[in-house]
Formats: sequence, structure tokens, C-alpha cells
Amino acid sequence: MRSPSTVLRRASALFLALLAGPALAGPATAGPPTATGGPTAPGDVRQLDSVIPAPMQTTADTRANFRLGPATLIRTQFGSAEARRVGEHLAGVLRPATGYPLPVVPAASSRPFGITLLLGGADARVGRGGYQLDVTRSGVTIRATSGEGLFNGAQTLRQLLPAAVESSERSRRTWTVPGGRIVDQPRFGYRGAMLDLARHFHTPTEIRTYIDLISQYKVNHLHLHLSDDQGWRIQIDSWPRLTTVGGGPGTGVDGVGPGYLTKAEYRALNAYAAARYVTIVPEIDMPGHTNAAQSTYAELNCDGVAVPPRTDIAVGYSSLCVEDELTYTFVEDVIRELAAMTPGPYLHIGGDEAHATTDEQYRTFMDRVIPMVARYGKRAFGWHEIAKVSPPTSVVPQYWGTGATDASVAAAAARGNKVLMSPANRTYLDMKYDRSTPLGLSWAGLIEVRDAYDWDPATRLPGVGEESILGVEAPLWSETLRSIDDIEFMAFPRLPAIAELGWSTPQTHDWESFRQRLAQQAPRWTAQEVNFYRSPQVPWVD
Ligand code: TNX
Repeated sequence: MRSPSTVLRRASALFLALLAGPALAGPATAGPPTATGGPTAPGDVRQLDSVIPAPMQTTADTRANFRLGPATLIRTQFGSAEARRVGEHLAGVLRPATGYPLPVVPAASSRPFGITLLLGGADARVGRGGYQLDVTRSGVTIRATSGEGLFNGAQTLRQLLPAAVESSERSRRTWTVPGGRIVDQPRFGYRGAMLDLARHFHTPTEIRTYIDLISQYKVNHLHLHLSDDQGWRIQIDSWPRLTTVGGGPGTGVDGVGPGYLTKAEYRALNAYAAARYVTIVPEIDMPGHTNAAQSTYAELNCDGVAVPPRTDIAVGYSSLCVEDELTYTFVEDVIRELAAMTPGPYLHIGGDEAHATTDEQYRTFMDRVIPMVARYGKRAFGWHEIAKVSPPTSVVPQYWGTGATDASVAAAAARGNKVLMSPANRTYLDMKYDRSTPLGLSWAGLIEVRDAYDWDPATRLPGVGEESILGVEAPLWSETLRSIDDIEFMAFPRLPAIAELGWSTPQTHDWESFRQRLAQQAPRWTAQEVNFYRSPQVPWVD
């Protein structure tokens, strides 16, 4: 369980470490300033290939271990503010547990000492999001072509250090990084997670915690489901009661999930995410899943009468009034304001389970709304039902089905649309693990860790192969979830499984290897106070 003071405790540990500087470091455990390799107790040194998601290529050199010490510097690409920011982020992660000051300084040379983050000089295979990580006795060097690649390399480095490095408490011990080289590259550009703020609101603090957790596994998109029948969670100035009423007291499932993001909070979340190379994808679900808006504004109903608010978990009964011009004024106002406060390139318009809308109405609605998204400079995502309207190839259908085939999604792929893969019986983190799971639903099946891991996004749907796939996303619907502890319990350990499917080359796919690597994450989650599910399929180590 994460106590509310965790963040504060982390901050004060960092403050103390900074104040004390090298003087706080223990003499015997720390090793000489620029660090050396040398014998370390077994179990202290991690394996290069123990990382999640599995790296493309690892070459171990057990004689080349590097030991962090009290004088270790984090040296970043000379002249690059972005490399410096990644260096500061890494220092912020490593300082509390090590107690080392780890000053971030410009790299004056590429001589390997300390931790060095360089833009350029990496193996050509790393592409944009990948990196090369070299560990020798004198230092760790991460090379990439972008800040994103450096950040991803830094997440690998965290996992190469002992699990205690994730603690907010200082421990006096050796901090050894295993020697060798990793060359790594993502399989898909989009690795996603989704939080549902509509059924139960999650606070900015909780969302930040989730961003921290997912970005460790190189997940680089966070989709926020911001409106649904039970609540509206994002401030829109031209329709102010959406939040004060539609997100106000009594909203959410069972009436116990009220709240909303102000524009300032939403902007701050985008900045927090961007600093971790996570892009926020905001979703307004329409034309169905709109009861919160229609119970707040009578004029959004065809008969001009406001529907009663709903706090149950039924789906498919609501619809905006497709024939009414005012509907499009409303939708355009929302899209305009949301696009203006969203730095990322995408805007998700939902489109699922519009059972109260005929096919013809659905098409009329989408034919009006999809071009609006483009007009405000964004690329539209929709749940996969959107494929039925043959949308422009810029539109990304998000496949959430459970069937073996989907003709309209395959046809969209054939026309050139990229597809985001979220098959519900593999990636829905709100499905129960087994019958005894206290939280979650089971309409798409029970999803144990192996079910979440053991499939291939590129062979899941006939007609939707590797080239048609934008990436993989793990949605977490919150009908049954309230707290961050609930979120963590459903996401861990399945979120890392989906992250690996999105990042790692299929050549590394191996359930036996994955469950062994997953087992080693347990002490990291314990150090981070993550509430995770101890699946019986995983040989957990403590
Ligand atoms: C289906 S998946 C929904 C959501 C529910 C979810 C619960 C999708 C696009 N729609 O409205 O929250 O199932 O698992």
C-alpha cells in the first residue's frame, strides 16, 4: 500500500542526500570515486537480459561490471537541454536510495566514466526510440538519436541496478551494473495504457503515479477516457456545467466517483507525462456513452428534456441527437477546447457501443465529426466500430473485440488505416485474473498473466499484420476500481506483459523467460510500494 506521504518521503530523502553530498556516503561500501568492477556478492548483480521489456540484443561481459559510487557523475550530451533533462530525471530516481549526489554535468568527452548520456554514435539499428547501452568497468554509456531513446535507455539502466534502488529509503550497499552491451529498439511506435476517469475519477496525483509506473516499462502513451454515461471529467469553458454538474457530487459508478480535471491540471499532467516521454491521448466518447452530458444539458437531447443521471454500469443506451445542429456546435466546442489544451497529436472520439444510434445515424455523425478533429490539428482515434464508416486513412481504429476475425477492421487495414490493438480478452486490465479476484469484471474472460502475454499482435486479426499495426494498448476500465491501490493491483503484473508485446521483437518472445524476469520485478514493486497481484503462474522472488 502506498501511504499518502510516499511522495513527501521521497522528496525529503532526496533533499537530505543533496544537502549531505558525498559526506553521507559510507566509506567501505561505496568504492573508489570513479568506481571499479570487482567481486560482488552473488545476487547483487543483475543479468543484462533480465530486463522488461526484453531488449533486442544483449551481450554480457561479466568482467566489465560497473559500480556506482559517491563521486559518480551523470554526464549528458554537451549543449543538449533535452539530454540534460533526461539526466536530471535519472538522477532523481537514483539519488534517494543510493544517497549519492550524482551531479548532472555536461559531457566534455565521450570517455566512459560515470553515467554518460549521448546523442549520436549509437548502433544504426536503434532508430528513434531505441538506444545502445554499454557497461564497462569505468562507466555506463547510453547512446541514442533522441531524448526519447536516452530516456528508454535510462529505464533499462534502472532495472540493471539492484531492486533497492527503487526505494525512497537510503540503503548502504554496493550498486553494481552488469557489464556488456545492449542494443535495443521498439517493435511498435505506440505502446499505450488507458485510465477510465469517467466511471471513477482518478486524481492528478494518482495519474502521475501511473505515468511513473508505466513509463518504466517504456509505455509511451496514456489514453485518458474523460467522459462517459456516469461522469464528465474535463473542464470545457463553453459548456461549464459539464464538470460542475456532470462531474460533480454524486457522479461515477454508485455515485462515489466524482471529480474532474481543470484545464490547468490537464495541462500540468501533459507536461509531467512529456517529461517522461509519455503522450496523453484524450478521449471524449460519442455519439454513445454520453449520458452525463445529456443529463446536464437538456438541449443535447432530441426531445429537449434532460435524461436522469446514471450511476449503474449498463452500456449502449445513450446517444447524442444526431439530427440536431446544436449537437455539432457542442461537439465542435469540445473538440476545439480539448485540442487547444492537448500538445499530443491524437484525439480519441470513442464511437463504441452506440447501440441507441442506427448505422445510418452513426455514419452521419462520424462523417461530420472526423473532419472536425483534423480541422483542429489532431489525428482521430476511435474504438474499432469507427472502421465501419470507412474513415480516412489517418483515422486509427482501436480494436477491442474478442472474436477471431473482424471484416471492417481488416478492410480498414487494407485501405491503409493503422490499427491499435487492444483485444479485450488479452489486454483489458479490468478483467479478473481468476474467479476469486476481488476487483474487476469478466465479460471478456478471465485474464491470467500468461493470457495477457502469450499472443502476437501481428497475428491476432487476419488482414491486420505487422505493417498495419500502430501499436498495442492496455485499457483499464474503472467500474470496480476506486483507489490507486486498485489500479496497481489490476495493472501489475499484466501491464508489463502488454508493454513487452509493444516493445520487444517477436524473436525474444518466450513465456518461460518472461515469467522468470517478471518474478524479479517483485522486489522493485515492493520498494516502490506498488500493490501487485502475486499470480501463481510466476515464481516470485522476494
Ligand atoms: C466495454 S471497451 C466498454 C466500456 C466498458 C468496458 C468494461 C469499450 C470500447 N467499451 O464501456 O467500461 O467494456 O470492461
